[in-house]
Amino acid sequence: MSKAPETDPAQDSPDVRPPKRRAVGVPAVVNSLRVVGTQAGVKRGLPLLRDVNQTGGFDCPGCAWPEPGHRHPAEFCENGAKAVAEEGTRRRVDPAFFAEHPIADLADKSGYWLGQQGRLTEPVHLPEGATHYRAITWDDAYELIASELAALDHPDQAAFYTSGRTSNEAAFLYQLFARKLGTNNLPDCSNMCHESSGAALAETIGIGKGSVTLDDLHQADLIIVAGQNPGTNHPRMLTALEQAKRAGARIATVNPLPETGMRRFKNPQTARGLAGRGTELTDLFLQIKVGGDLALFSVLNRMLLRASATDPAAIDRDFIADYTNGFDAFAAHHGIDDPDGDAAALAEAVERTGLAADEIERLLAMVLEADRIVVCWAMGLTQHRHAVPTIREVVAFLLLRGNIGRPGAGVCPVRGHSNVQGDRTMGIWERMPDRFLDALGTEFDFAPPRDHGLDTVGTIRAMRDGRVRVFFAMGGNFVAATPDTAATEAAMRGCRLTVHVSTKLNRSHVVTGARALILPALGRTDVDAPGGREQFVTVEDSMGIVHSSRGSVPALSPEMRSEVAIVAGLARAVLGPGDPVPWEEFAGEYDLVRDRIERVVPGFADYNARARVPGGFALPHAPRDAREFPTATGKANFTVNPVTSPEAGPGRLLLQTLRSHDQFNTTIYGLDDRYRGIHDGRRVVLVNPEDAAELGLVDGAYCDLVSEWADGDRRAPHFRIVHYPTARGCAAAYFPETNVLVPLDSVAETSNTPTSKSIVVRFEADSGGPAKT
Ligand SMILES: Nc1nc2c(c(=O)[nH]1)N[C@H]1C(S)=C(S)[C@@H](COP(=O)(O)OP(=O)(O)OC[C@H]3O[C@@H](n4cnc5c(=O)[nH]c(N)nc54)[C@H](O)[C@@H]3O)O[C@H]1N2
Ligand SMILES: Nc1nc2c(c(=O)[nH]1)N[C@H]1C(S)=C(S)[C@@H](COP(=O)(O)OP(=O)(O)OC[C@H]3O[C@@H](n4cnc5c(=O)[nH]c(N)nc54)[C@H](O)[C@@H]3O)O[C@H]1N2
Ligand SMILES: [Mo]
Repeated sequence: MSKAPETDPAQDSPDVRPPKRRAVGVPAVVNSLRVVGTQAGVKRGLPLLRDVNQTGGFDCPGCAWPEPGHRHPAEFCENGAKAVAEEGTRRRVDPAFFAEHPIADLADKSGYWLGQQGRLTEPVHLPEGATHYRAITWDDAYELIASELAALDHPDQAAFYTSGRTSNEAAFLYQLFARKLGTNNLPDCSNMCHESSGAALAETIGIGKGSVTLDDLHQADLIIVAGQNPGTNHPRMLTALEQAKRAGARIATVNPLPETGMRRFKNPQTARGLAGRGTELTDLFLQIKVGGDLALFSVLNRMLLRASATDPAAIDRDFIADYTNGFDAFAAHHGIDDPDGDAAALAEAVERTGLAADEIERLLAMVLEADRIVVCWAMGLTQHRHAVPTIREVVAFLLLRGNIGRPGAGVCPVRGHSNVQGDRTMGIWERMPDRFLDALGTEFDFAPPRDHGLDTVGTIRAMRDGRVRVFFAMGGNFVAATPDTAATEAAMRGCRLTVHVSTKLNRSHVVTGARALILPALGRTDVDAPGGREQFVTVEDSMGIVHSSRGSVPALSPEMRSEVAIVAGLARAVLGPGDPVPWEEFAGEYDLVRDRIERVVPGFADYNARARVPGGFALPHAPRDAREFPTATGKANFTVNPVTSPEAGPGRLLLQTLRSHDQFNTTIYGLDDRYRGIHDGRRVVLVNPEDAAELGLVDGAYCDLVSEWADGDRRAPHFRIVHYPTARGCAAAYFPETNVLVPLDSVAETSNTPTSKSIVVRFEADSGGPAKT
């Protein structure tokens, strides 16, 4: 069991009030200004708030939601302000800090405490057997990494992780460096996030990205938001939903929790929003059981097919004939000619979703009335064992009525990290296709490795088994974000060397290999001017728009380097003076990197010019732009997905692990989850009062959560029970605290994503605060 809890049990005494009925409004604005003021002060805070998400400013380091063409002077949200404040802080973690705090002490601190200490300002090194990190020069740090890499039997004994904030330019150089070294071991946060979306979309429509723009959302007749909590995680999406509603759209929300953001939205950018009652967003709320979405979309598809027997307009036969493949098998699977099976199919769906039959029928009626449909989703769909079939079935649902590749319709997987999609476009993937590797090899005159590399779960297993000896992270917080905390921490400790390029202190810096390095990086908000020449970077949002980002505030220390410069320096030290790639030139002038990207990655023609156009440019997307589907069959593919859903068994609940309103993944901003009414604590488990009554779980009492897996039980101690209106049979608790419960081997089929949204748990007597164990 992990000794250090992510939050301090001493501080963690949750106070529970009723959930909020409205999202955003005045409290969000007040909260935004307060956090920025406290962390960054007025002098740094004002430029930060002025420039976030503005043309010529920097891209918010929070989520990947796109910016509208016409920008409001305050184009950010409460949680964007927290992300900006967290990064723009004046507080610093320097070598004096490390001299004061032995690593053993830091390993006992909560993740919240670590993050609050400030920005990392200088490179530090933890020598083998040492008790403290100490200062090291950049050159010595690079040499140390070079010597550990040189000592490996094969480059595949190293892994190069990426979190999703890294810019296009840095990501492109980083993957080039790893591949020149000789490995495709490029695990990333996407492996834990939208990998299931990428896998399902690539197979069915030929490209692993969403097919809609903001305009499409504004023009839709029906928007289904499934498995997503935009009020907290993509607050600016509420503005788009509000605009769609005003234009006549209806919204169906599919979620085990009645999330406040999807109920009533008070837009802080308008007077009406601030003063009035706000806009009712959701027309139909389907409170689905965790993991029930495949059953829901499956029965919906069956009903559409059956309806088409009497009403030919129920499905778009012309689209199906012209653009799709596999329809007959799909229709047969769903019993298009089998009226006798209708009742049984509906009964099965009711059982697996926990919804009433008439709720499903109401959704069907809304679908039949809608000419243009968009489905949005996030982690509620992607982090299940059957996530890939679920998303394939969502695509089939859209294909049935021709809802891909025309205005107001399409797939909208809403991405997480601000540049996670761009990192993939740049080649951060352990399985990049040959056409990318061919182009990369031609451009830089080398032979990239072809064997697939390790993803996140694969990397943990390889570290555990001694097959990976050097772990390098470009951002992120690997040990806290990944599943099975105890197993992952042991794996990390087994490495020869662990290196983190980071902005803020986190748990992964204190659970280390034999030796460790922390390399301080500039973030989005920092001015980046190598050799006195200011540079900008580019990022890609959730809708495939590439645009520039330029920092606003001076870096806290001259020792902080851009990620581009860090990769370039490292590559030179590791690959040697004879390596022909002009790493030094790249580090001084990012236009030169973009010139190379343009020649390797399709869609980036005239990159440097178009990156300078306000608002940036859209990458091509064949299904969206031309109804062309670059799949194996050359058409959009219907797939057959047998219905399944997770089952907890008697005395157990299905636990989903999710985000509070006061966190960005493993970065904890504070201990409140305002909309859900949870204050001053995070170790809470939300259970339906009827389930609680059956299981003897008293509101306000404490319990241990125990997950069950073939290799044994895992325990997360000391959670306050909160009676909460979640779907029956389900429970919810925050990550990263609950990652101890997610078994490493519990992963999604095909995408290998940890099943963070469906963990079978039982409840046991409280064994006390985790710090005491
Ligand atoms: N402020 C803030 N913004 C963020 C982040 C953050 O931590 N903080 N993280 C960023 C990242 S990396 C990501 S990936 C996104 C994540 O954005 P979300 O996916 O919205 O994040 P989660 O908190 O994991 O919420 C999952 C939602 O799915 C629901 N859900 C859970 N299981 C199921 C299910 O089986 N079916 C259905 N239909 N719903 C289900 C939950 O109740 C919850 O509403 O947000 C990004 N933006
Ligand atoms: N149980 C459970 N686990 C989950 C999830 C879940 O829903 N449930 N969600 C998963 C998802 S969707 C994701 S995306 C992953 C996230 O996994 P990660 O991306 O690995 O985690 P983060 O918490 O986003 O990383 C935060 C750290 O990144 C560093 N950082 C921030 N900005 C920068 C920067 O600009 N440059 C550099 N170099 N470093 C920076 C800081 O040091 C900070 O401490 O977690 C996954 N884990
Ligand atoms: Mo994510």
